[in-house]
Amino acid sequence: MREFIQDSARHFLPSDVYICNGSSEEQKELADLLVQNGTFIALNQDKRPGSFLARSDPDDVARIEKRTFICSNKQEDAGPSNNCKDPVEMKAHLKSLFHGCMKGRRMYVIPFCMGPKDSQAAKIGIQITDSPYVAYSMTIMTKVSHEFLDKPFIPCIHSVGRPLEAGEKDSPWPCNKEKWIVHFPETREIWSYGSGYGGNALLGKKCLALRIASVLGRDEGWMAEHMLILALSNPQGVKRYVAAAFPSACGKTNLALVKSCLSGWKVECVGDDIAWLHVGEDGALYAINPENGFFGVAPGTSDGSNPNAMEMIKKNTIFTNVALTEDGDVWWEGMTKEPPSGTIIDWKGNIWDRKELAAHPNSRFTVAVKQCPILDSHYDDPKGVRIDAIIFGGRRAFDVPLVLEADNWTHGVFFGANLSSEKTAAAEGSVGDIRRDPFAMLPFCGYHMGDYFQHWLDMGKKIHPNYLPKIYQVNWFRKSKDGGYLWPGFSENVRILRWIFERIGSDCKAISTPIGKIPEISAFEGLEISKEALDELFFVGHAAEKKNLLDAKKYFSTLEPRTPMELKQELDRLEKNL
Ligand code: OXD
Ligand code: MN
Repeated sequence: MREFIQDSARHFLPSDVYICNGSSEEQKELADLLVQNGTFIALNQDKRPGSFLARSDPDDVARIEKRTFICSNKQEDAGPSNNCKDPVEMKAHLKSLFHGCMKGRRMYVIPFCMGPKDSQAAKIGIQITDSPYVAYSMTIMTKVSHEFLDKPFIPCIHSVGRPLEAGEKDSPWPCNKEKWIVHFPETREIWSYGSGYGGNALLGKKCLALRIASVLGRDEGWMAEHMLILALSNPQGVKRYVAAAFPSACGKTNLALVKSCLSGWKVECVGDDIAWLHVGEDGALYAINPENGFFGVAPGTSDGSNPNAMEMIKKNTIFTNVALTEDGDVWWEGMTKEPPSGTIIDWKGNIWDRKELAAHPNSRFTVAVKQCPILDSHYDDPKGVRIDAIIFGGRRAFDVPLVLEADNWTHGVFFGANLSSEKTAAAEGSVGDIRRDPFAMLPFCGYHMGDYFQHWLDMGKKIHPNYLPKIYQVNWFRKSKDGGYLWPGFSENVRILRWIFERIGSDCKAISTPIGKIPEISAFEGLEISKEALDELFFVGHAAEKKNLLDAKKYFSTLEPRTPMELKQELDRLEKNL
């Protein structure tokens, strides 16, 4: 640890070094500094106590998948879905790029823990960064303490890539046009350069807890997944935990914090983005949330769509790239039907013309889990929570039914492997195109996707058959021919969770289709929805399914020779069913 810190300082040449301890005094000092630098604007303390607005550089607003690299010793181990470069050459390149990159800035050393700190499943990282915004965010998103300094750790190196000459004026959001988000899976190292934003810069999240952790999981026999974890309790007080994978910005935070529409049924939250799944001593599958905070998408979040999130972000929250109202509060599209009156400053810092978007579509709130009003009492349980069902969901306007149950674990893995979704603003690129996003892990899997599928199949064999979670696929986003959503979504999604809950107990029937099982009509009793809408929501079109099958075949062939045999057999089974 000492060597790592000293080497970093010697090489990156910061003006000084500070080791974070995660205390509230330290948070306050960081916030004061950020306000002084102009990175933070303090919000109206009566309306949002302890909260700040940050505006990023307009070119530093999302994860950049094109600039994200998995540098495996053998290129084929990274697989076709990852950018890969030779690790020795990449390390040499980064070393020269990072030389002197922190000149004129303080180097923060952040010892952090992902997961309940007394859990065998937790992992320690040490992040080096020259960004106080990142340091502050890390104290929310992870557990930061000096007690993690003398443990084995994953080194995470970050710089905004903008050294300052003596007397040079800093910008509120320093960054560099050239960006590198680099992972070394064999040596378990992370280097990130040029961006100060979210998943590019808070290295505990996507870089450690997904990309590197997925490799650790493969090697150590567990799974790191892009999944929320929630608890659902029935009116009798029986509680079951569910993990659900959705691509970025497809409603994971809304589902994780959902307010139940069904009387007596209660949802509580363990996490909204990442789950680490281990087989426990009893042979069941247990999940921990490695994170300590939420980094949620702001637009669309409202008292109607997500009242729990709105409650959670009333104080002690960083808002990044949302709009600023005249009374010193925040606003984004979808928060209220009409924007507030008075002058609004948009996410770029200009007076809003009320034509362009006031908030960036990937604008975010950063807030500690402790502020979640429906936080589950086991959220920090070192053992984790027992998972009874796994859900894969995507955003698909056509062809994909509201919910499907897999016939068994292998069939469920087939669901995950074929997950696809319309692109969102969480990553750079065109919004709306459908892309395959297996297990919602396309941008986050640190190794070959074919091996990852095999790992899922192998994990199914490690779980005791009595405890094998049932697997589901959902699509809240199907549209009718006239373009409206067929399903009300949000709190009504709890109806689907209830069906899943009841299926686990096996005291509830399902209807078989060639592609999976669907609920009987009774699951929707009490909901105002037309028979036609339900028929459309569950319509399984033969031609569309044939096309999906062909697409799946084509996709699986791109993973050869690492496509698992069992998944190819699922293709044959589906073909026969169709
Ligand atoms: C996220 C993402 O920030 O998936 O969670 O992009
Ligand atoms: Mn995510």
